[in-house]
Amino acid sequence: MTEGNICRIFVRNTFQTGEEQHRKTYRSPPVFSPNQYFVVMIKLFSLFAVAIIASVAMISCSTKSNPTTTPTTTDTSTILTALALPNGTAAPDYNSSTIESVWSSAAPLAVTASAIGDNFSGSSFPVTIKSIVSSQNIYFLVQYNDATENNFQQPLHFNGGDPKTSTNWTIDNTTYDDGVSLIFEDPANQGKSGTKTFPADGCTMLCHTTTTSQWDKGMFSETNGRYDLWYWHTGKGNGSGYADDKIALGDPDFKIRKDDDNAEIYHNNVIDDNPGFQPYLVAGGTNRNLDKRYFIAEETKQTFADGVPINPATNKAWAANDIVSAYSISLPQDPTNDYFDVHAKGYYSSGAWVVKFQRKLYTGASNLDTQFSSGNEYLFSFAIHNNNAPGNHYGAANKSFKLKMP
Ligand SMILES: [Ca+2]
Ligand SMILES: [Ca+2]
Ligand SMILES: [Ca+2]
Repeated sequence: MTEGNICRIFVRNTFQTGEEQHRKTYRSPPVFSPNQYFVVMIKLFSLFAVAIIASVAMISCSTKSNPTTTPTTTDTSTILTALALPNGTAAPDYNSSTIESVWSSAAPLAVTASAIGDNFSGSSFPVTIKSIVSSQNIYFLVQYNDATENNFQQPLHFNGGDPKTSTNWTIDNTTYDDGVSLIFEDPANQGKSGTKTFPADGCTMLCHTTTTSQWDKGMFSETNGRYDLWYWHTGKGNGSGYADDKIALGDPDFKIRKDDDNAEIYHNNVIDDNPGFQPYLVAGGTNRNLDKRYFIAEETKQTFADGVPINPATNKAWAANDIVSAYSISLPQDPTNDYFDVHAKGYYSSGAWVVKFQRKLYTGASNLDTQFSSGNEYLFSFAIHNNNAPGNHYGAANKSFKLKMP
């Protein structure tokens, strides 16, 4: 390792130590700690918060919907009846863009997703959700139209000139990746917030948008409720096959936690040189067969400071308006870790997302994950994230949906 490498890595490590401050200032990581979540909510509901909201892959955190939105579908049900995978039929494959024919036998839940967020507007659109259950797993298929495929989360933007000059780089801090969140209430730990409950009020009951003498801002029930949170977003999920696996906890935590804080596979890739920035890594080699325009596989990465005259995303010399992901990604060292229970990938084609989830029915961690049992019912909600700070999203506030297990 050269002295330059040591220096650069040191800078990066220093940066990561100060990550909280950086993220508050420049961009929002889609993987958010509870503290970051509070930062989000503070900024989101501040008059001065515009594009620096820390990331919260959250379901409804405001009950305010855009009054101008026009639903384009009529919701006829709040029930999602999961289909038992027929004997002899292959299970859905989250690694395949094909919508398997078995999905046509699963009844869709059709929901109008409306804009949710403070001063956030956007047209409503229909979302369909289906579920299939095998002897081992539960599968979800989420489909919706989206005019733009957004794969970057506040990426680095090269403005031309010498790419080794940090001041030639900025961060596109109003750019966010697309995503889908699902959240499930643990039937054995149903929370309450004042008079609000998840069955009656949906995930709105989890949202604490102002700090009071009693509560910090955040997403939690005020009693000991548990809410299993799955967040697929393109920048991470389509480079790894995993959704974030979290838990929104009430008493005594009153916060959202990752199922394992130490198992993250989606890492900061921005060196803050103040002034200016540099990428830490760029794509290299086969890039683990990931698209070099969007993903940086750590297994085959190149270190930018070592000298990378050709942008691997374009196969040309660095040029103004080149974009580099603000995150690099690896596959997990231990796929059995509780943070990697939720497999998910999304497929974008012809102006629409098809997003597939897969999880074991039983993870064995009832303190972190909803355990799905045959014949039972589970209340849930969802959110669609479309190139917006995650506090601003689309969903159905003020009501919950019911998953019926076969
Ligand atoms: Ca989009
Ligand atoms: Ca888990
Ligand atoms: Ca979980």
